Amino acid sequence: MADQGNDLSTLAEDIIALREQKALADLSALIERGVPAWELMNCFNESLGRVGRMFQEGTYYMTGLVLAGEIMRQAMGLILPRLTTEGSRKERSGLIIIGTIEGDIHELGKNMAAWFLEADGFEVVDLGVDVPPRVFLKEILQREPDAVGVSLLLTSCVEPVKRLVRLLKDTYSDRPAPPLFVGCGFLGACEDGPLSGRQSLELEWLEVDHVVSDAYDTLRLCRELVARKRTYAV
Ligand code: B12
Repeated sequence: MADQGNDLSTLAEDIIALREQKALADLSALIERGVPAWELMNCFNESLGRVGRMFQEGTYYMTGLVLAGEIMRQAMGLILPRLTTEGSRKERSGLIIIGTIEGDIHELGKNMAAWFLEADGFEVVDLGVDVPPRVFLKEILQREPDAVGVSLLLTSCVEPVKRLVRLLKDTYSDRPAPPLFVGCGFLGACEDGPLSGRQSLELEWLEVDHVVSDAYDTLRLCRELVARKRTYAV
């Protein structure tokens, strides 16, 4: 019989209550029991979303966000080794540049996306957080990636993303630019996001090629973009 104290809803409760040690112990027990990494990731994503809303409502202060981020960071260290065994591929799948846009220092979603891609054989160049559009452009021109993924969690940072889009349009006026996608914490992934569930509008609003909602979505998209590029190259 499943251990009541170690199921996913208990884990979610502990994350939301910011019980760091208990949450990590629950997670280890679930990993031991063979619960798939994607279920664990979903549980963390949903629970962190809940913490975020509690911050918005004033139930939690900044320290709540900091602690939730720290729990997530440690949890990823426990889950990551499982990702590399669950779905690893040996051959290089493609080159992806990622980074968090200027003004934004959220890094957990970006790191998770990077780990998923690397576990699948992609080479990932991670530019870090608070990355200005001109730095993205410089790296894109130098490395010629198959795609570029930008992390955007703050509504206030939409403008630098749009600046990056314009820079790419101007620079690649005579040839196709590498596809640009945004991993956006506050749109599709978030039920109270301004445009939730309306992907075409999201794309129109941000002016990017694709929006991804989570790390699996990222992997699916990158595989598809690389396959499409190879088909056209033949
Ligand atoms: C933890 C956290 C923090 C931590 C971040 C720690 C860290 N090292 O990253 C700290 C404490 C630093 C922080 C700071 C702030 N935060 Co904060 N934070 C969060 C929280 C609770 C969780 C974010 C997270 O890591 N989630 C887990 C990851 C795995 O999920 P994810 O980020 O959504 O990523 C997934 C997808 O989006 C996608 N993805 C994401 N990025 C990328 C990138 C690429 C390339 C790809 C392909 C895919 C991809 O795949 C990921 C995996 O599934 C969110 C709440 C929420 N709903 O998300 C608020 C939230 C994002 N924060 C918020 C705010 C307001 C702030 C602050 C402005 C608070 C303040 N008053 O100072 C500052 C901003 C600092 C700055 N300049 O960036 C708001 C943003 C509101 C908005 N729409 O603008 C949120 C939504 C909380 C809320 N509801 O109010 N925060």
